[in-house]
Amino acid sequence: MSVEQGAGAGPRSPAGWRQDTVYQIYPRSFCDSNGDGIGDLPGILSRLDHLQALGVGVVWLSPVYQSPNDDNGYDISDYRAIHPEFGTLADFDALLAGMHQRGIKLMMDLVVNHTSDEHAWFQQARSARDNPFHDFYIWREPRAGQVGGQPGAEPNNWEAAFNGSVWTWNEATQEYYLHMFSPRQPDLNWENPQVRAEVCALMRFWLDRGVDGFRMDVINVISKPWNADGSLPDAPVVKPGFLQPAFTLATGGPRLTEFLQQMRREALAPYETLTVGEMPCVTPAQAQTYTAADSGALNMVFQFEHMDLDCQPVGGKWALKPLHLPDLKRSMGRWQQALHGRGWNSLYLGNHDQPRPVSRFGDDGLHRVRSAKLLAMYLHGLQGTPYVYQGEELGMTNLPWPSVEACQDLETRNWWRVAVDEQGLDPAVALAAVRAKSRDNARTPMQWSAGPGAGFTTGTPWLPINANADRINADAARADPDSVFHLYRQLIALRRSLTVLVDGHYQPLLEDDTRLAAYLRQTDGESGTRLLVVCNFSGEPLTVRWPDHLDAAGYQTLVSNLPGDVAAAPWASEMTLQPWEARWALRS
Ligand code: TEU
Ligand code: CA
Repeated sequence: MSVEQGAGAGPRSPAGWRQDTVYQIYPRSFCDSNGDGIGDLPGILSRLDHLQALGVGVVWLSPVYQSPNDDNGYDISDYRAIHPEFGTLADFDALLAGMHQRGIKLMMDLVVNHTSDEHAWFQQARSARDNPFHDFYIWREPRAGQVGGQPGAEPNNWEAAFNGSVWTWNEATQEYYLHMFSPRQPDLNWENPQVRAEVCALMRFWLDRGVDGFRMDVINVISKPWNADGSLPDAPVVKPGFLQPAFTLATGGPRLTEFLQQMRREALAPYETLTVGEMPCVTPAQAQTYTAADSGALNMVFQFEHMDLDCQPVGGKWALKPLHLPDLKRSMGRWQQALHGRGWNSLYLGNHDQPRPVSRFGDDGLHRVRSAKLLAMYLHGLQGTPYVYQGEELGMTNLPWPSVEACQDLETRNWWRVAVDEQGLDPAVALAAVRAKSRDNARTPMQWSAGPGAGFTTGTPWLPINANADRINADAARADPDSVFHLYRQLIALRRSLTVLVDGHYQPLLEDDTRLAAYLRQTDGESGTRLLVVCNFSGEPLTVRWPDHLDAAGYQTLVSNLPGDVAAAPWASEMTLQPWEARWALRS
């Protein structure tokens, strides 16, 4: 371990950051100020009062940089420019000032595992082997004895996240380049010290402009598991026709900690920052290392375990499987216990890559409001930093996609082409998977009002607006004291005032129950505050039988997802919960 990784090398962060809730904005879909159907920076500025009313302390802004939009901004062609669709640098500065005036911090999205193929570095790199930028990317020869560009000649067998091989042939240099995502997202070569210096420099560019930190895109894949001879291992076959996903092999590479520490030292250290690393396949032990308060490089990571519970072991996210509630409870509980006192969790059920939580884990029909609140109460009672994805605070739902043509997401469209057009999957089965899992579910425009364009745009929106915008919208939610919005407001405020939410340790209850989730948060010592959370994850009334040691009759309801007087909800060793009822209770 180097000196830099020793004690005292952890992040320096704004006071009280552990009490803050983060709100994620997907700028394309948040608010359009000029009628072109695409959300933009002035649009966000015009809606800051909504965020202030909600009470969030931090915004994570998905990418707003120059990009050809192969992956909606996760393919950056200029890290120091704002995409004209979103506005100008002056608009950006105005937005940042508006946030800071309201006491809201801004985390930028840092997408540096890869660039766009239109980035000047890649344009140079691909032109000739002796170009000074060639080594900014990852180039390899065809497999021995094979002809480059022919099927099977790829340097190894890894499959890209958006289908096809991770290798694409480059005629000009007669080599393959590596891309973990689409061919238009070539991976940067982090082994090259110049690449690392450039990344640190662009981070400082934004920090000097006043941003408060970064959400780091797939940051645990930047160090590749190279063999001594510079090759990458092949993925094993897990089932005939199915390879082990490349991400399980490529994440947490040998130099990752070193690279993260370099970013902390050479970019973050002089500033007070907040950072979250997006880390598919990360384990609790790895997360401890990356987020330890005294030595970790980051404040927190996004883990993915709970996002993989409602699909089959083979076939990826599209191979649907109903959620088995004990799996969710065990997974979340494992992370709670592993990071308590040793690191820091981030808490999320949705983001711009995931379907809407109320449609996925709740009941988006009859019990939409109640189950959306229940999911919030389950998540926000845990230890860590809660993330709210735009529209989640309204209980926005998935869209019943009429066909795949209505979707724009390249992941969805590529998968359909391979699964249905090439491999013959039944289109009805595939459409059900798209409706359940397509990333576009999260990307339909934010529903501000019942008016035309849902208050999102006066023009034609880039992605369809959900027909339920007439009922589910911010205006309606703010006017209704029993809305999902006001419950989120309450939970976000409680995180600032109730220390047990921040510090308390976690103890699971009713672990094997398939419909009830419950846990206790408690600060140290016998007299410590106790917060009890219970959630009925079903559409039936259920009787809860508490273990004797809990002394359930001593609790009093603090938050409820049912309308009316919370004090009326009685506590006893045996009690009944209504369909999708959830309660937070304190020990008096
Ligand atoms: O996502 C990383 C990632 O692991 C995705 O493959 C994710 O699991 C998938 O979208 C789920 O369907 C990040 C960004 O959040 C995503 O929007 C980008 O497309 C991706 O990186 C490439 O930058
Ligand atoms: Ca616009």
